Amino acid sequence: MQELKSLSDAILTGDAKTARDVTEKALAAGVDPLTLVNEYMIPAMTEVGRRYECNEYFVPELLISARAMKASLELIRPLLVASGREPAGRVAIGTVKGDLHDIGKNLVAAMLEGGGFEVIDLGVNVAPEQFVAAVREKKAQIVAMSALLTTTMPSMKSTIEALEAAGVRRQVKVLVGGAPITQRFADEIGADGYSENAPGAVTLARQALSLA
Ligand code: B1M
Repeated sequence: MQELKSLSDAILTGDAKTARDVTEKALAAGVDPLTLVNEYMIPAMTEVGRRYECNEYFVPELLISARAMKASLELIRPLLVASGREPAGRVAIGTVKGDLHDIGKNLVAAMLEGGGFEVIDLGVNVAPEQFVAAVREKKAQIVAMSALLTTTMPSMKSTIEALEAAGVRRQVKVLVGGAPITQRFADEIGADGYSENAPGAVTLARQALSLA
């Protein structure tokens, strides 16, 4: 496991090449991709966040750590995504307006695909109208929103209000997540579900469509 620790270290120091190499070797050796994500990569990003809070790291360090995390996730993503199955349902996912964090959202999207859902990834900085359009035009049955900033959390509420105003709120389930989100906040804004992690989002999506 010492070798896998070098994956955490590579993310911490923003060494994308080492992150990719270690991931490649670990996968070839049969290490479970979710073990890499949950035990090495997410804790490393949490530590990056802690260092940023303590003024040990600044935005450039956040960026290069995120780049290293993405380099590793590029290899892991195809292993999480299933193929050739009838879709369990259609999910429109995005990081809400004003928010550019997409690592967690991408992980949730990949796991939803792995769970058999068709995923419409709206990207980052997604305005309420874009979620509404995905429901109207792409017939999404679930809207999944991610927010990492406390300042963008209200955009989740605005999106639910926009779905109501457009008359489509009853035809979709709204699921929310992201580091600052809580079950209490989800209840307050009238979301249908909250999950604190990516596997939980898949369970939630299945429950929302009564597939669980
Ligand atoms: Co930013 N950033 N950042 N950042 N960043 C945080 C979020 C912060 C907590 C750091 C800190 O202070 N400790 C802080 C927010 C503080 C606050 O709001 N109170 C912060 C800040 C302040 C900022 C800027 C304002 C900094 C600046 O410019 N001064 C700026 C804002 C830009 C913007 O969005 N408008 C900014 C920018 C960035 C980068 C671009 C440099 C980079 C993002 C790169 C990218 O995503 N492409 C970045 C990063 C990397 C972070 C931290 C360090 C790591 C985030 C991450 O990727 N975590 C973060 C600190 C932290 O979170 N510890 C921080 C790993 C990821 C797998 O976890 O996204 O939580 P997460 O996803 C999880 C769960 O939350 C859940 O499942 C995922 C997997 O388990 N989940 C869902 C997520 N979405 C879900 C949706 C669902 C369900 C579950 O739907 C149903």
